[in-house]
Amino acid sequence: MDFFKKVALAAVAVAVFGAAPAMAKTVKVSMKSVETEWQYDNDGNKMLAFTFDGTIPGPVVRATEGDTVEFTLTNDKNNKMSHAMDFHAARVNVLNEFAPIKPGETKTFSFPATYPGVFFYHCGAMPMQEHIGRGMFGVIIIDPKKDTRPKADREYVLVQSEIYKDPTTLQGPFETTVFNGRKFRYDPVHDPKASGNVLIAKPGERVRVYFANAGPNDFSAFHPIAGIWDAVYLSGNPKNVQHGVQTFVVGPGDASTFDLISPVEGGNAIVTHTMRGALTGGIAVIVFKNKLTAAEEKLGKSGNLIVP
Ligand SMILES: [Cu+2]
Repeated sequence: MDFFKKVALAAVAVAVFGAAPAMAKTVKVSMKSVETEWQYDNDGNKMLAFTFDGTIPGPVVRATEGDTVEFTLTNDKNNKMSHAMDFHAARVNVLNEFAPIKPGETKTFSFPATYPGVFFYHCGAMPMQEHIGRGMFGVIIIDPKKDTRPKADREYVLVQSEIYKDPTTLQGPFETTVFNGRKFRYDPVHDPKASGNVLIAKPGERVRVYFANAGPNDFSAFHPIAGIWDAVYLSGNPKNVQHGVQTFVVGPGDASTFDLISPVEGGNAIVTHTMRGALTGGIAVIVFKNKLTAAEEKLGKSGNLIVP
């Protein structure tokens, strides 16, 4: 075959089959377990928190279907507790990869990212209710190798959890439900002391919310007040799609992906529609407006998935 025929055939192949998918790679992720004080409301109240890298939620891990995730956990020698990592995106041996390590120890394990989606991760060391109740969790996003979904204009991560007066036992009524570790963190409407930081998008933009429910105990009834989920992807897998959904239940230890499009300027209040959960702190405001400041323009883009 002459050269020009080969080029023409290659061009046809690309047109028919699309560009070649990205090569599988190894994604190296390192985290430290950090036992620290964490301010869980806008009034300055603090709790002893167990965290990955000092924040609630921990860092967003991101890889593509087919990649290998190589994860290293370091348990600081000054910590009091053993800690572990349980990735819901992994299929491994619970007694090996997910086993806890003592203060001063480091451990590395790998797993192939076989299913696309959004998955919860958490410390699985005992007592597990305490490690999750004190904030040791986050999300891992496995992007599909070939994404059949409409492209998102902005992406945000929200993780719901309950904070108990006594996280060691979870006994008695809990104090507050929080999104991303702080009561009414993104809701200056219900808490004038909130920083004023909210989720931001333009009308018509497709906003993709990666939502996990850390629990430890309560189910989330995830709902955008004054909006409708355009699409819900169960576990974030493009194959598990539902459209025009008002409220979607996300149990403890689960995560799903939610697409939201507002046709108008204004706002929605993203809540767990359990009233105890919403009105004790589980509300995040998203503001839709056409004119964004330079800082707002960057929110939900290029890796800025967690609003400060
Ligand atoms: Cu832990």
